[in-house]
Amino acid sequence: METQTCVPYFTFPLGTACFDADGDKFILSDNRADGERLVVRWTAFDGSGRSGECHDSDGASNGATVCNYNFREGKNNYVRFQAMTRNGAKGKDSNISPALHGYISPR
Ligand SMILES: [Ca+2]
Ligand SMILES: [Ca+2]
Repeated sequence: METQTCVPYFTFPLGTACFDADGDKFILSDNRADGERLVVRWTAFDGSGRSGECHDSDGASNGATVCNYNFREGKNNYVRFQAMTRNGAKGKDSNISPALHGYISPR
């Protein structure tokens, strides 16, 4: 079963950003050493009201950064997320991808 939902490369050529329902992880790989980090901003639609961000801020092309969450399982529960690049922790967002939905319980 495919458990990952990924931002397509053609909309986001600066790295890869996936949500993996197997373990509720975001997996980010910044692939360009341009001084900008890769960020995923997410909102969980699992009844918790949680939202947050995952940052790959430790440099480019050095393996994936994994942010591991524990969302509430449920047939219709999902996370909505967008990838972007950011100049520093609180800098300006660029290269914002379309929003994707990833189901929390693999289906
Ligand atoms: Ca970068
Ligand atoms: Ca990195």
